[in-house]
Amino acid sequence: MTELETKIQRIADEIAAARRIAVVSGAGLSAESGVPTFRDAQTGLWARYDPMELATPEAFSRDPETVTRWYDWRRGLIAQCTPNPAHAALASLQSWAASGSAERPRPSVTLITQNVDGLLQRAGAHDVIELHGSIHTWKCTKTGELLDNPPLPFPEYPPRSKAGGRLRPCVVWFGETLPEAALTRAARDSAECDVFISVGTSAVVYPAAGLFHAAAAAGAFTIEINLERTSASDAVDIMIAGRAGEVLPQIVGRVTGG
Ligand code: BV8
Repeated sequence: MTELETKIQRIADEIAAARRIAVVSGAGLSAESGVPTFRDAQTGLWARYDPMELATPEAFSRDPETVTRWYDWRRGLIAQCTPNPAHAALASLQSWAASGSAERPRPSVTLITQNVDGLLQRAGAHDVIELHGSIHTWKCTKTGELLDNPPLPFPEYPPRSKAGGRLRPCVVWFGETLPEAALTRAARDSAECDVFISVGTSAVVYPAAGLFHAAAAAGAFTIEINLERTSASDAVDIMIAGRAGEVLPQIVGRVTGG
């Protein structure tokens, strides 16, 4: 067996023996769907903008037109994308786990994502914990009214609700706290899992990046699947440098026999 095959077999064995699995994903999970990763240089019109600058409440209050045009550009891009084999693999791992029985117990699988694109759900995953919210839901900053999948593109920028209030995307900006229920569940499931998988994230954004540490501290078997090494790579039990769309289907296929 090659080194990669040995790693994949070991991961499949750990998953098959686990009671609880937690998976945290980042922008790299959606890269093969054509969604630019968060830190990739922005393309075209947005090349001169730094996403770290735009994804803040300060940018929204200073220049709501630019921020809402950026998000709507991304929303339009995502609408053209389809889930890739990595999303499909996580969805099928979750449904494999859900078909366990008393005679043939299977682990619980918690899918936690930093992504706002909704592609895991479009691949058939359910109960996904969206730590950083969703680009598909917008909120009136005057009334708090939520709008799911508002017209794309918006008729005007910055977009306004019927009440005349400014609309913002329901994503978590830098400096904003994460949705409490989402973070509590993600932290609990990471601290209680037997197997923790980090996939497609540079592991630099907190508190999401802290979930790995919670899992490792609780003795979970930790795995990282990422195109390049990160600050977590030296601490995980197995690191596979590779594309999520290629590696995850191999692992899940080994587990489910699919
Ligand atoms: C918080 C939604 C409490 C928006 C995002 C100063 C003031 C306030 C807070 C801070 C501060 N300094 C630090 C902080 C904490 C801050 C933080 O962590 N900053 C970092 C940069 C140091 N965190 C916060 O502010 C969080 N809130 O802490 O609240 C608080 C409040 C006030 C004051 C103090 C504390 C909120 C963080 C959430 C920010 N919102 N997204 C949007 O999407 O527009 S984060 C954004 O980054 C995306 O969600 C993205 O997912 C996330 C993480 O990035 P990655 O997913 O890892 O993407 P990235 O491009 O970095 O990496 C992709 C990886 O994939 C790469 O490694 C690549 O190699 C790999 N890859 C590529 N292709 C593939 C692949 N891997 C596999 N296969 C492939 N095909």
